Amino acid sequence: MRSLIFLGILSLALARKTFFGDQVLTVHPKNEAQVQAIKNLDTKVDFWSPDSPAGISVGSSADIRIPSEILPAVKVALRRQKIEFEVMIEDVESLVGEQFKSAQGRGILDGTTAYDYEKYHTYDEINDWTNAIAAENPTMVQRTVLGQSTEGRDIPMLTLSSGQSASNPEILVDCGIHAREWVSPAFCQWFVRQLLDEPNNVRISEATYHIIPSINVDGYAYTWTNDRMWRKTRSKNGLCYGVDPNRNWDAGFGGEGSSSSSCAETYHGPYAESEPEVKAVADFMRANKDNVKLYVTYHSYGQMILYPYSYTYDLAANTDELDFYAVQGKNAIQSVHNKRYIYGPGAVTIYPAAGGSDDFAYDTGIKLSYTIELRDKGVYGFTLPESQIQATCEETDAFMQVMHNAVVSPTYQA
Ligand code: 0X9
Ligand code: ZN
Repeated sequence: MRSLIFLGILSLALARKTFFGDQVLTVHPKNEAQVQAIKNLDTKVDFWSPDSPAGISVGSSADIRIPSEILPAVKVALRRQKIEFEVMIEDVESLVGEQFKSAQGRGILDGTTAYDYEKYHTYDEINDWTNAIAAENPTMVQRTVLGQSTEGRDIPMLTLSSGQSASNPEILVDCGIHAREWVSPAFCQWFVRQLLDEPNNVRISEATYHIIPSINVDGYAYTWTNDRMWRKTRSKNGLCYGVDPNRNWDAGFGGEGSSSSSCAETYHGPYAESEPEVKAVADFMRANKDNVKLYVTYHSYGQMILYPYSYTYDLAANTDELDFYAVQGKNAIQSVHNKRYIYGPGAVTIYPAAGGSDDFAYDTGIKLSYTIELRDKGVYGFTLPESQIQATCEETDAFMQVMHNAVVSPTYQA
């Protein structure tokens, strides 16, 4: 058995792309010419934040990963254009390696060790965990499969409720739309455990929680086996693989901030809901729109609370209400570990980006709809160490508590 595990780990390590010598630079364009110069850098540049060259603008900084083979040339180009920059991550591989390390130590292939909520987990581990947690808590947890991914993986959802009252409001939380944002699925798992461990199971006796730990299951699996920095789904379209699953929803589909090029990180796909992962969740929203009062979708990174719209600069009809809870949520987050989140409508707070799940949920009738960009703010980015999972989840739980109180309040009118 030991040698089997060793072989498994070895093949995992050998197959995956490595990032030795890659650096993440934070660049600070001060004028339009500098913005253009950054947009025109080598196509191998990987835009971390914002997520595409289109999002680069004067006066705001951007985090970009530069593969080692083009690093010297890119630095020369930046200096020639007098673009200010600093090194955010010296060596991407060393941080990526850290993220994989504990999985190797625990023997991810035999699943015999106890579940650790402060570690990153593979798709198979998460899927097994959904089965186990449902079996261990038959009266409070129900596991359903929303559908299958392009590569045939199940997309499980856990529904938590206790002391069943049919009139309880329902809350939909999803994680892992973008594959490389690992802290997001980590939060969904931690949050399920938190709701179950709470004294008297208060929250799940007052509301029914539907939690999807990982929507983009193929992309997530691919980040473990092949490319840690993969963002999209794994469907094949034209020359390239993958659709951005947060540009594929039927909400301003194909508009600003989404790309029609199948190789782009923000490719919107051939048509709305072309991705089975998106369609599965969209079908659930349509079927449950009358009961679901709150939708929260977890991404990383940037520490932001975003609400509709992102496909237009128009304000949502209940902007005052969305903003009121965003402020309360931001304060609640800050009170836990003093982390500062910004908040506002997506289009102005981060960038315009059409075809997102928050706007779709909102237009479908879920009037409290938020995208949360979890930690951090440009230190580790996607390579957030496991040592920060616990604190990230604790402060995010405070946000969820605010939103819970809002929708279960007897005076709340959806
Ligand atoms: O661009 C995105 O999809 C999200 N940011 S990320 O860095 N995680 O990729 C922001 C989504 C905001 N909402 C919409 N664009 N609808
Ligand atoms: Zn994301």
